[in-house]
Amino acid sequence: MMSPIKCSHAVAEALAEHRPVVALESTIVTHGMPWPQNLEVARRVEATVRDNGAVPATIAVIEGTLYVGLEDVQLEALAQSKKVAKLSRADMAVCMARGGTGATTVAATMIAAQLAGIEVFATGGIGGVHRGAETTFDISADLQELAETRVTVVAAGAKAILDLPKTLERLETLGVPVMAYGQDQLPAFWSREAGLRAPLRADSPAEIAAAHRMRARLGLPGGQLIANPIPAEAEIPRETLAPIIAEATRDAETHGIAGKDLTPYLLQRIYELSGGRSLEANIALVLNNARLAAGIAQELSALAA
Ligand code: PSU
Ligand code: MN
Repeated sequence: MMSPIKCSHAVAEALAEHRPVVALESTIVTHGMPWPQNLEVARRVEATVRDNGAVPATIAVIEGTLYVGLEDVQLEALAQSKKVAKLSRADMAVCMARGGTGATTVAATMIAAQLAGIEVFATGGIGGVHRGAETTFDISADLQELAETRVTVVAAGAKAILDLPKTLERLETLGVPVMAYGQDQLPAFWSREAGLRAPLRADSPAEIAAAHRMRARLGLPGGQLIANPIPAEAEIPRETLAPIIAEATRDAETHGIAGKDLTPYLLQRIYELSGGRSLEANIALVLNNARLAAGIAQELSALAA
């Protein structure tokens, strides 16, 4: 059977030589940030991975093919397009079978990374349990994916628009290790602290790589969530954000926004209500995550498989 993925030359070569590779998602580009900053950020994230000794593999579905490692022209076309689907585990195969084009969420990117043999992935924030999930049942497929797919995901915690205590509970039930990096507190995306203790803590890329491999030796499926706090100079304090998130959440309710549209809507609304500040913080934290992920990828490639 032919492999459904197509690795770029740089990614294929690095994987064949067991050199460090970091997977990157594309939904953050198409649905998470406005044009033209999205393209600029996508390029800077790739450059940061390279500067830190790893090969970036941005993942997306383009005309039915699941690309692992995009050429710059492909990245630019995606960033500019307004009618790209947002693909998760449920719809990626359908989109590919139809020859469609779509950006991959954390869940879909993890599936592609595992298929390609990439063990670590950098993003901004993962999806999680939405506020009001007790009535809406809105829980991101990213959580289930972390339980099933063996990829270590570096994020700045779960987005503060979510119900963070419920998200942690769900991850615990699913058996997903959640490690705060370099601190005891769980980070909350735009802020360094969520006001919650993280279940686990890691202080070096080597520790994270060793734990990743130990899970495999135990025969455990699933990945790890590394919650890397945003750099102090870029953070927005929790108190500043709380009323903005509350207003954005109310607006979403008023306009009946639900399902796949909710996360992109909230991010855009918070961008407007914060006068662009949320985007600056988002950029800083993604770059920070790319650096850490490259360090983990180096440690993984130094360890025997
Ligand atoms: N983090 C961001 N911007 C984003 C996302 C995360 O800073 O756009 C995307 C990721 O692709 C994540 C998705 O997997 O939002 C979660 O969407 P949902 O809540 O619909 O599962
Ligand atoms: Mn959802």
